Amino acid sequence: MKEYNRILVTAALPYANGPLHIGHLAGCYIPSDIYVRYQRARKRNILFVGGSDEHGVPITIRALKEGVTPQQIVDKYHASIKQSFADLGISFDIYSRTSNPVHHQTAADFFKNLYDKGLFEEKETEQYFDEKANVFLADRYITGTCPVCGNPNAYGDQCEKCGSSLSPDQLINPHSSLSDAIPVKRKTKHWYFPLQHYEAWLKEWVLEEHKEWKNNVYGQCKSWLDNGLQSRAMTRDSNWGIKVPLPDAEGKVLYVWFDAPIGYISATKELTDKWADYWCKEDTKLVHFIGKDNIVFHCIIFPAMLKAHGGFVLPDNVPANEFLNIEGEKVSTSRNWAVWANEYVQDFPGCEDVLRYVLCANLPEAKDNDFTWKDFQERNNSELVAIFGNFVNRAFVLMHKLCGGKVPPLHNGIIDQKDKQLIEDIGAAKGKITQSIEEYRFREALFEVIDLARKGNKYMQEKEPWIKAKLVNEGGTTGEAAQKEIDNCLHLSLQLTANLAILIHPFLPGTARKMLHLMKVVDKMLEWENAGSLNLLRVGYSLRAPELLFRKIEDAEITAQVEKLRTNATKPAAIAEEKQPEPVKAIQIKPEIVYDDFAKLDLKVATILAAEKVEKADKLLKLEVDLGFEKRTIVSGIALHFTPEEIVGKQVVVVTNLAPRKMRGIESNGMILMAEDKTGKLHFINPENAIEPGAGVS
Ligand code: B3M
Ligand code: ZN
Repeated sequence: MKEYNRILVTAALPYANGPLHIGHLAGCYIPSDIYVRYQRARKRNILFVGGSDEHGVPITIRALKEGVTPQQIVDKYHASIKQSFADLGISFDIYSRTSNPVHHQTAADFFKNLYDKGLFEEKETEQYFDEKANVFLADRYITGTCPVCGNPNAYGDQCEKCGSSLSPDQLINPHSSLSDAIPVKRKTKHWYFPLQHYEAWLKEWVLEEHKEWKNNVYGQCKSWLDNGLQSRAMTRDSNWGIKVPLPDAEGKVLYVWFDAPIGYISATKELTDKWADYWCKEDTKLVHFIGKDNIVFHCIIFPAMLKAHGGFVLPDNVPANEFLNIEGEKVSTSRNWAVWANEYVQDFPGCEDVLRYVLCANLPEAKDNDFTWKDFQERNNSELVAIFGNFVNRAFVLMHKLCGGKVPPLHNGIIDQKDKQLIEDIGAAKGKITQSIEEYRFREALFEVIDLARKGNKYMQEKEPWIKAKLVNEGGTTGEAAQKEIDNCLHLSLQLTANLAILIHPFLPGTARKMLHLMKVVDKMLEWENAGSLNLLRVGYSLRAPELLFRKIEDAEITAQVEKLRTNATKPAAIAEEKQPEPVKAIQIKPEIVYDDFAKLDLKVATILAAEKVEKADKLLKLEVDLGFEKRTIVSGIALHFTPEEIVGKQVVVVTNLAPRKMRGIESNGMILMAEDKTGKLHFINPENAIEPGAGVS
């Protein structure tokens, strides 16, 4: 293990093109904030930087939709996002923005550094151009019909209906979303960063030296690296962004994914003169918290840029989360299928920690996960209220009732097995929680905190101080002995309460603060080294009257939220009517490739063993295919063309080395090849006579 003397934590810079929603929070802001608060409690030298990503197509698209300038968009949403982070206690040391001059300068200098070293390839290529609007079109600006599912509003880079990633060439009836013109190809010059030159180094650095990275992160990196890297354009034709710092670059800006990660460096510069310690000294631990769609940029492209520039540290870890769905459906900002942070804060004032709690308990750490309002209510009512809040409240109520409002003494002579067990549990919890947080398993860590409170409840239930109170009333030696037992129970329960405040603090800072108030102790108690101690509250110290930490959430509040979600959401993009006259497809031939490009494909014959419809996806079939050497699941968009029954037993050609992709929650491992005629009808491509599955196709 490397020794680190400082930690630099970054959380992805959200695009300032809309308000913050719970998908963002669960993706990286809740986990990064927990990590940082914990490290601060350990008194580690740590900085937490973030900011808004204000460049790129997402911003210009939004400006277009709202009919305002990109500047107005970023000003509005930067303020909104920043406010939501503050409201939910995301404790950045700086929350900056990429429109700041420091950032423009830093990013331009970075580009210039690579340029001066001769690292870029200058290439002229053909790109889509809108002749009416007189601009080059980013893939997102081109819309058309999805070739996989028929959604007429698919984008040139992706279909939001079926999730397929697309290129503009694949769209049926492509048109520009700026003017409705049919895009034409036109030559344009850009600067490409040859990622392939860093492939060998990246393979060594990621695949050999970072085997400890989370499976989802490591797996995605491996699949990118196994597929081979290519040059990637680091500039774009646009008038919104950071100008390319070269004389002959009119109308060219830096690619948003070139400038945005440099935003972490710029934000650190803005925060402190010592920024270079954090970015350039080897004993810095750099950790990037992100969502899974940002993995390639943080694990491959940005590290290659840093390496090319030289002098910077590389990330020690990139704990990316998968996606959080809502009520079983993918978050979609365009459909307004989201729970917005600013609305939550208004609808549930004083319940900021409840959202933090529910999101942390459901973090999509290993796979996509689901947020439902019902679960939100249940976790609040049966975990926060009934376990954590209940324990703390009981300890306070009973201490006032049975111990005169003061911390009672611990009588060592009568410590019994149950007391010992509780003492042991308090000691053990700290170690488990520490390890889980250090290893980025926040759900597990939170579970341990709640479990400790659960043990506290059980302890109290078994010790029954309220029953012993009756004996106290009888007086005499029996009464005295009973009081001692009560003292011990409440002494330990109160020390446990203090421990719970320390342990819950990274997760629920507002709750920890309320607990400090109740116990009349200062912030310093929350230092992590205090966890595990049984001397946090002085004997005889008088504590405040109990106040509830959490309130119950009623059914009506939940029904209202579910209704709001459903009424505000627009319907998914309509699917093209089946009977619609088929657009005549222009014959398109893709750009020339060399044999090596072709040889990367692994094509094999497979036999379809089983087929079934995918629930709630009228275009998709889930296939079980036999490849001879193994059986696989493949999800294919052919359900409108074939019934499951008619294709079982047929043979198909499968692309077997396509990276796995999830569709409707099912992992698809490969793609089957079909021929499509002019009318859009699909036909099998299979061997003339049935052959052994697994036969190679070349
Ligand atoms: N703005 C993408 C996103 O919000 C992008 C992250 C930048 S991190 C340097 O998913
Ligand atoms: Zn689609």
